[in-house]
Order: sequence, then structure tokens, then C-alpha cells
Amino acid sequence: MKELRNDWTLTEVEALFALPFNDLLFQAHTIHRENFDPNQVQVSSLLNIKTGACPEDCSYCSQSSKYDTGLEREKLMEVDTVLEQAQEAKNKGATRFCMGAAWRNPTDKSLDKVIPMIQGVKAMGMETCVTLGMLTQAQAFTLKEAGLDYYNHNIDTSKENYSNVITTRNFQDRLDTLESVQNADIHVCSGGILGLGEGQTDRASMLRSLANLAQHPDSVPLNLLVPIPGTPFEKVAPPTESEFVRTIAAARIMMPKSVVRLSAGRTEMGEAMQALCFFAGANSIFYGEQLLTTDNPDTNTDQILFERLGINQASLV
Ligand code: SAM
Ligand code: DTB
Ligand code: SF4
Repeated sequence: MKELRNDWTLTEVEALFALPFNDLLFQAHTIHRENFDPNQVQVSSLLNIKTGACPEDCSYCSQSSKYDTGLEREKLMEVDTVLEQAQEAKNKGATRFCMGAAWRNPTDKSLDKVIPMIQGVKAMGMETCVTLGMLTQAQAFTLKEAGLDYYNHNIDTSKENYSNVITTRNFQDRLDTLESVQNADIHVCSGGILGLGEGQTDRASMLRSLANLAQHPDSVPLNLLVPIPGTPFEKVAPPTESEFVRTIAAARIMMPKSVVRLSAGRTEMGEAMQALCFFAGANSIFYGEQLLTTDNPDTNTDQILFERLGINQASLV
């Protein structure tokens, strides 16, 4: 088995992206089979535990206070409500429950309120994940102590494209939080969004930043931008389907043991496109009718998709 690499050069990654499509897919699928059962896909469910009024200016997000997206703000949910939703997700077959909050960073007081949610979900026998914005090292240790399995914190786009998308924090801030999460020995979930005005070099650069972290993220979500009316990125041209699939394939080749998640944007993808993403190395999805504030395919549709493709839901840990 080959060693995991974290010394990718941009030239090498761009060369992967420049391969003929079939050669890239063959290479990615071969590596996928060496590391995973190609017919197993992990399913995570999402719940937004605090909605809107976020002080950050992420140009793609429905929850930024800087844009009028018509979203109604809601304060942090009660623990019982969160646990009811978690139970429902478990009953539908989710193995991981991911709770998101529209915060730049949690205060220590708000973090205290999230802890019983993590403990409650864990007690149900599901893996836990939260995405709460930037963390201090001490907060990461607190989450570890609470029993958190995964922390989601996306780098979103390339370092070079970052300031075109977000100005209220910088790329290094994201890397610092990822380092704190890794120091606390919490599994890292980090990926990005395609459709933020980036080019193929930016996609290569984003994957390079992920693959060259001290340890590869355990989970790499690749989102297709869900265009939100009222945000600056509402009308940005999406990547082509082959560009999206190439990014999944390159992620699989560069981070062979990471679980690559075909994340937001699946409502715009047909059966063949999703099948191609699974062939290229994606082995996780978000499952359930809602992402954070937007729609996801309903569970029935996903069950039919899995049946047609002969895919089994698995935990993959
Ligand atoms: N506020 C925290 C943060 O930004 O880290 C956590 C929640 S935030 C909504 C989680 C992630 O969702 C973002 O980093 C981004 O990658 C993704 N996301 C947000 N809006 C999206 C959209 N419209 N389409 C695709 N992905 C989106
Ligand atoms: C990730 O990479 N994608 C999820 C999750 N991590 C938190 C969020 C997708 C959000 C899509 C837009 C919305 O529903 O607001
Ligand atoms: Fe806030 Fe996260 Fe949305 Fe950015 S992506 S505006 S940090 S909720």
C-alpha cells in the first residue's frame, strides 16, 4: 500500500486535473477500490441548530447578516428539539448527525449549551459532528472531552480566491482552527464549495491545501454551490459536470483513505451524475430532506438511487 502524501505540488495536482477524463476516473476508481468497498456509502444528516444573523460575509451563504436573503433568524435550539430530530434521522438510517450553527465562533457560554446535544446524540449510538465556526485550542479540547467525533470546518475555496469570497476572516484563520481540532484529536471534516467563481487552478490549489495538512481530513465534503437569492454569488456560473467529477476524482487520488462526501447541490444532479461521482471516489452523502437552510433530495429518492446503483449504507469507520 502506498504511503499517504502531504507534499503535493500545485504542478502535480494540475497535471491530475489535466488528464483525459477516462484516465483520471480509472486512476481514482482503482485507488478507491484499494481503500474502500466501492459499493458502500456513509450517510450523515444535518441540522441547523442556530439560524441566520451571522456576522461573517461569506458571499454564498443564506445566513450572513450582510445580505437580505429573506431567511428568518432563529436562536439556538433547545436540546430536546435537537434530540428529537436526531432520533428521526437515526430512524431513517443516518449514522452521523451533524449540527451547524451560524456563528463566526462560539462563545464559551454557547458552547456549554451545545455539549448536552453532542452527549445526547452520542448516547443514541450515532457519530457526532458539529460545525460552529472558528475555535480556540481550549474550546477544541472541551469538545473532545464532551465526546465529539468530528468537527466540520471548510476551507471553502483556494487561498488565492479566498478574499473574493469572504473578507471578514482569512484563509489562515481556517487553517488555525483545523490545527486546533487536530491537536485535540477530533476527526477533521474539511472541504469546499465549487461554483465560487474559481478556475481549475483554484480547485487544484484547494485540494492541495487539504491534502498537505499535517494529517489528511478524515472527511472531505465537496459541495456544489446552492445559489441563494440575495447573496453576491446568486448568479455565478456553476462548474461543468465533468469539472465537478474531476475534483472528486482528484480528491480521491490525493487523499486515498479519506471519506469524500458528495455534499450540497445534489438536487441539481441526476442519477448518472451522482453515479459518476460515486465511481470517481465519493463515498458519503448528506441524507434527509434538508441541508442547513436549503433542500436536499428526500430520503425516498435516495433509497431508490442506492437500490438502482447497488449501494449499501455503511458507517465506514
Ligand atoms: N458558520 C460555520 C462556518 O462557516 O464554519 C458553520 C456553518 S457554515 C453554513 C458550514 C459550511 O456550509 C460552509 O463552510 C460552506 O462550505 C457550506 N455552505 C454554506 N452555504 C452554502 C451554499 N449555499 N452552498 C453550498 N455550501 C454552502
Ligand atoms: C458542508 O460541507 N456542507 C454542509 C455542511 N458541511 C455543514 C452545509 C451545506 C449547506 C448548503 C446550504 C444551506 O442549506 O444553507
Ligand atoms: Fe456565517 Fe458560516 Fe454562513 Fe459564513 S458560512 S456566513 S460563517 S454561517
